[in-house]
Amino acid sequence: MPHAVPSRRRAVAALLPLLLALPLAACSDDPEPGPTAAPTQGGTGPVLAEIAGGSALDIGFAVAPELLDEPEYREIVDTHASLVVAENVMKWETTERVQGQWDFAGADTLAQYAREHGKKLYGHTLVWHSQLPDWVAALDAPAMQAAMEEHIRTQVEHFKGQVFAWDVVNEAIDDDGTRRAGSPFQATLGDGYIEDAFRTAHEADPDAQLCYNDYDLEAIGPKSDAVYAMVSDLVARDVPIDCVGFQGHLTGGKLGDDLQENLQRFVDLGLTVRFTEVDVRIPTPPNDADLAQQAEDFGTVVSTCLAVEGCLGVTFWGVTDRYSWVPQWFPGYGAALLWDEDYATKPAFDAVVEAVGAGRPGRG
Ligand code: 9MR
Repeated sequence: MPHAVPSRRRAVAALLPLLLALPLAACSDDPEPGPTAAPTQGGTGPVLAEIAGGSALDIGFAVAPELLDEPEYREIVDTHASLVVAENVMKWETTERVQGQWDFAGADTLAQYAREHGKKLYGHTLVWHSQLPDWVAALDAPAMQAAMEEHIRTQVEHFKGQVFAWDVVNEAIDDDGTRRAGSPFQATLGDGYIEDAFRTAHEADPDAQLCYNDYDLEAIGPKSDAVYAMVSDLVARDVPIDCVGFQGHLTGGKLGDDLQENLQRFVDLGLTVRFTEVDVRIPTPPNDADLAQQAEDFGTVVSTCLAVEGCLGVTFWGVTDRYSWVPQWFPGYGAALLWDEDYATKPAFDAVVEAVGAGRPGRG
């Protein structure tokens, strides 16, 4: 049976910014958050969205709308998510495969699901070099700028009042910290396309939070330094940017010890941060040691986010190992999510429950 979403969760979501400024005890009469105090799924286990609510931490899942018809998948999203994001159906190749012809069918299905189930809806993504139809790269500069602005305007206006935050620009920086030369937007429009994209999105929906989103930002190094420099410049010039998404596509056992410091420096710019696409790939078939390492890494991501006041959520890039993108892209690796291929919880799920249950340091 789908799990009804308590109205308290919706209220908590609406009050997120306020709640962050208050001590936990002041905003709830509920028992201490923690695995044992949480409502249960089918009477047997903790519910992530519930135990995260007291910490004003969004628990998100990337969702493929057609999989919501699969009962086990559906039950997990119904039960554990306070936020959903489209894994693919809001990308340019889906929504505007042919210039000026719009297809929001899949995205509208997800938006309706979010509305009817009291989940926040996160928008992914407006401007990205990948999953981009070929016609865009073929345009000259004035036509590409007009097409990009029109794409942003149409999509943001379509979901106005539903999508509370957008990944406006995705993966604009290469691994070495240079601008991604292989992006048609970079190649044809130059650096300025990024601020143009943010300004256009802001005009289309002044209430939406606007984020820059990228992978391999976890450690302080050439790539995260370049993103830090870029967003610092945007902030300094009053470009409407609100947040940075740390995708968090991790390999087990590789997290360094500077994650919190790194998140904090972005928050110190006046931005919020969140983990937007977390998975932890391990060799397949997984052994117990790798599963334990993976659990530790998931726990670290969640507890580090909770340790940073401006870190507002953790989104997992999928529900079950059955459908993860990882094995196709990293042969020999996979098993990267919280539920295995048969929808059994993994040690990583228990680690996330424990980290979420511990709450924000100093607020218990
Ligand atoms: O999970 C997505 C997968 O189904 C797609 O085939 C792939 C195509 O690039 O995109 C995956 O999601 C990506 C996300 O949109 C942006 N960050 C990296 C993600 C994993 O590739």
